[in-house]
Amino acid sequence: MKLYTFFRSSASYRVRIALNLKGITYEQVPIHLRRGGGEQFSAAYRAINPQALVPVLEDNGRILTQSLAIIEYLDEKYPNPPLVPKDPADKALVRSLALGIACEVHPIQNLRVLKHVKAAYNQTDEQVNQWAQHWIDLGLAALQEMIVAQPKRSGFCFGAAPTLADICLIPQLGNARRYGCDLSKYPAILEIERNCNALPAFANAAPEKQPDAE
Ligand SMILES: N[C@@H](CCC(=O)N[C@@H](CS)C(=O)NCC(=O)O)C(=O)O
Repeated sequence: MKLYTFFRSSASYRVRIALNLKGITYEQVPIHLRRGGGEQFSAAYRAINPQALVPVLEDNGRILTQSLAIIEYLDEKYPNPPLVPKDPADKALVRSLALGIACEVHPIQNLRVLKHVKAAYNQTDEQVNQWAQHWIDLGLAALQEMIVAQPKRSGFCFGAAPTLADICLIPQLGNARRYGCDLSKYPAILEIERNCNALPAFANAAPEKQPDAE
């Protein structure tokens, strides 16, 4: 398998964690999102992913895009360990926690959105950071409430083993720190982060551990 990835990309980080949890070895193809205006916009990369986003997973000649679709693919193809619970209501809860990050937070603090906010509306770096912080804080506060409220929590977002929810949450915390969010407001989330990062699958997927890390 081949993963088109960028060390700091949180969507790529999600897929790296899932691959590691499944014990799958893969080749990394780094796509630098800033160098030369962004390698994701090159004709060669757009031919692979017309959305001009990382990650992309290539498996047996098939090109897969969108981190959550990729992770679902991996989970169906390699069912152990499972990344979502079996019970339909539990599964919906885990997906809802994951989507709370992947749909409600991440897209509005993504590089291309921040670049547009800055250029089109004449904003300073400080204002752009405040924009990112606003949406990240809103999302993390809601997520922490939902995590604490559900009775099956036991070290991770749901239950005693990592799920899709943790896979989305941990990379988002890196972005939160980068934009200056105060994470001490989220003790339950920080506890989950410690538990996740104690696992090699998470620790080895961290941006600073990647071959393209700067
Ligand atoms: N919903 C997509 C998001 C992918 C995404 O936004 N990737 C970012 C890096 S985390 C990217 O490639 N950004 C390039 C840009 O903004 O130009 C997914 O989950 O795969």
